[in-house]
Amino acid sequence: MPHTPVWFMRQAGRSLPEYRKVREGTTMLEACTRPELVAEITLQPVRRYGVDAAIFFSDIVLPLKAIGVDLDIVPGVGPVMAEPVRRREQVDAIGVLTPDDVGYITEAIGLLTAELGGTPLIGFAGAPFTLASYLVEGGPSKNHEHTKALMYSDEHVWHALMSTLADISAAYLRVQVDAGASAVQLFDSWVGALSASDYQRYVMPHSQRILASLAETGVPRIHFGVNTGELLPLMRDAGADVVGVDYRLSLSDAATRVGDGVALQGNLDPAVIFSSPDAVRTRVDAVLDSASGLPGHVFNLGHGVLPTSDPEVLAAVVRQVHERTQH
Ligand code: 1CP
Repeated sequence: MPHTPVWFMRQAGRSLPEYRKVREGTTMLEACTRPELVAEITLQPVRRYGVDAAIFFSDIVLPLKAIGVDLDIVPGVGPVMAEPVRRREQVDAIGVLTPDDVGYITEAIGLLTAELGGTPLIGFAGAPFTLASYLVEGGPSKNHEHTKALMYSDEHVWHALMSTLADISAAYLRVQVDAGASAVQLFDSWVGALSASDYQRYVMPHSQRILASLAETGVPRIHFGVNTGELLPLMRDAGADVVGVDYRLSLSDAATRVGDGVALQGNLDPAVIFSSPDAVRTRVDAVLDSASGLPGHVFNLGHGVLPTSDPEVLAAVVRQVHERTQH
């Protein structure tokens, strides 16, 4: 690539007027099952920003819905379960995911790879801890108290749940790669709520199994979470080719923590997009300065695009990254 590649987590979605327009009258979950709509929404930010990758439009709870978990995505809230999952029988009732459960995903990726030309398509899945948090809490959570209570109180049920979720995420990522996705990102958005030792004991083996299952495909594997400064070396050891870094740690400090042999992705604070043009430029430069000398850098935000972000500012960030890193 002639410059540092750049894409944005949540680059599709509410910040784009063209997204709001095509989503009118369609629920989020319905939208995710319509291949033409998924393809259109995935392509919108690529057209608008000239980003160097598309991220498949879907949600981390989609594969759970696809295998019959009773849940909804509530506008302005996020994923909400009909019933929180906290007991052994409930865990045992969660099935496995087969490619037939998500035929519309294969179809949407087929449409996309035809339209994207050379632009890579990133597939994604939720990592077991983050999915477990939605299942056990019953919806979005700040403190993950029920999730941790299950983890600490009943390690057998916990590992059974994590193992079930790992199988689902691994199968879901494999469907995406088989359909043509050229990279994958495992989103463990909320795992930063754990200490390193808890991560190692209760989470890491499961995420590791997902990432290892994809090794033979040869696609780059990105492993991302928020508030993971203390977990980055373990997240690398779990099998990532690229470690995503949130905005709480500079990329150079993150590189010291993860060591050689792995690329970093990140890490502009999504709130910077609301600053003056000069402040945005300075902050983008600071991320690029911090990344100079790394074995690999994918420019991104430190977490998803905030819904009220101005698309013009994101477009300017893409131009700046491309211009400054051209070689
Ligand atoms: O750029 C894109 O195409 C975005 C596609 C995308 C992705 C990668 C969506 C669409 N969701 C996700 C992943 C996702 N979903 C994550 C991991 C990424 C992250 O950390 O931001 C998480 C934690 C979720 C769960 C979720 N789904 C939330 C967060 C709730 C919470 O706990 O704070 C929300 C609001 C949703 C719904 C959702 N997903 C996507 C969209 C566009 C929406 C809003 C839909 C609507 O309300 O109509």
